[in-house]
Amino acid sequence: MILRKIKTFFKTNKLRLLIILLHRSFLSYYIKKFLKFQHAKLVEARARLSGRLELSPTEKLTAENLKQNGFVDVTSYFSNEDMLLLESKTLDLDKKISEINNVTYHKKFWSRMTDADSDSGNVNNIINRIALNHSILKVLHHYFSAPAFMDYSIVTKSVYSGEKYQISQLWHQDKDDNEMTKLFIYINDVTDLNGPFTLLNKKSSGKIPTSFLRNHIEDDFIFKRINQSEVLNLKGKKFTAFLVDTSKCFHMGSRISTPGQFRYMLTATFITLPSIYPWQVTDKYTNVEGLPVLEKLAVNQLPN
Ligand SMILES: O=C(O)CCC(=O)C(=O)O
Ligand SMILES: [Fe+2]
Repeated sequence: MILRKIKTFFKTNKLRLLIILLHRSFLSYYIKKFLKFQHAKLVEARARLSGRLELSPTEKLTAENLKQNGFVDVTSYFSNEDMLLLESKTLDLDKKISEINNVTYHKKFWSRMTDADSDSGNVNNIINRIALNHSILKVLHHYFSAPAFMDYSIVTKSVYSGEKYQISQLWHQDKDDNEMTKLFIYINDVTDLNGPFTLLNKKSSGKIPTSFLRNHIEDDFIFKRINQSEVLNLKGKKFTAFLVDTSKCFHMGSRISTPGQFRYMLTATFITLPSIYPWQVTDKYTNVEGLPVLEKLAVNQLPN
């Protein structure tokens, strides 16, 4: 019995590993195409439900900028009222986590504050409500030529760790899906001191060779191929918001070199369905009934 369980574990995890590796290669693009074909009914039903969307001139410009550069500023799409609610939620979460877990909380350079939020799957939670911004969903619909699905939305705190830069502090492209875009919102002022999100636009990113095995890249490798002037350092006041296709643009961030400095940020990841990973969960949100259709499609694979 136990032996069988172990065998199954290795079998499924080997398959998982194989799928992850395949998606690091050029095959990823073709696998996504195949999956869309295989799940044509789902793709068509989602397209039919969203219908043809009329974008405002500003939304159209935002979508075009995203297409051309791989990133775009979207600060103006969010109300100050919502941003203040987000800030207050963030401060509450930080206080809560510090109280529960005083020792380990600030050990890593990065922590998901929303893990401490029992209400994180509720679409009425301010973090989800902000991430499901109607105009942003329209822009993403235009960009993907399909309705967006929100993989997750989280608030993170980045702090000084005193360690060598690692994981997302090093240059990389995201592999959440090969059709994806992330929404980022700063929840405190971000300067050179507290680890601004830093990226290469789509064109500059094209100069960096991708490798099957190496995912995170040292600065030296990047600066042998591109000029320092091509690096976009997204500093900004709190509530600065931007969309980035992080699967196409090389990026890194959270490099905080001064103790005591920190950065709060909302990250929402949007993909198209079907996901490139068969284990993707698509029914983790609650209270989806009352939502408008585009929002519903962002939190529910196929709403009734
Ligand atoms: O912490 C950062 O600024 C980088 C985050 C990142 O790589 C990501 O969200 O994909
Ligand atoms: Fe990333």
